[in-house]
Amino acid sequence: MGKQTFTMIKPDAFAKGYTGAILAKIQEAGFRIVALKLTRLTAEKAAAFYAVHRERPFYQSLVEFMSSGPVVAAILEKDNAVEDFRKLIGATDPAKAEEGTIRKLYAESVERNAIHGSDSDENARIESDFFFSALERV
Ligand code: DAT
Ligand code: MG
Repeated sequence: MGKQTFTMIKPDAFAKGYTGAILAKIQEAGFRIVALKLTRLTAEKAAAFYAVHRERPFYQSLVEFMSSGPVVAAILEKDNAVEDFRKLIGATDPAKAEEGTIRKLYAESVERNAIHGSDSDENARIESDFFFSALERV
């Protein structure tokens, strides 16, 4: 299992001021931050990031939401990073997420669900490279 995953605090959670609390929870769970930035996605960049979902009915709305405000992107390091981080964030729909998970605590809906986590080692690498150059990583 890979040692890194990629995450993004989404515009809903950033706008509500949850960035500090979410990063603290991530670090308390044993993840080390190896890259971090506050940035924005253009609609074109959001469309590319979520291209795998382009045929889904929610795609256009998702792209608009993800480009509606700042996001906080990070690369995280831990043994079994991808799987352990998916557990920490909880189910896609916060109504179905377990107690104590980041989405249960901070998300408002299945679309505005506070945080992204990569779903495979390969996607973790692709998504990390999408946001960060080599010099932006420690
Ligand atoms: P996850 O983010 O848990 O990996 P996903 O890859 O299936 O979930 O979907 C990507 C994002 O798309 C998800 O975080 C929020 C949005 N989304 C997924 N299913 C949705 C739905 N039924 N309605 C609206 N937005 C949805
Ligand atoms: Mg996904």
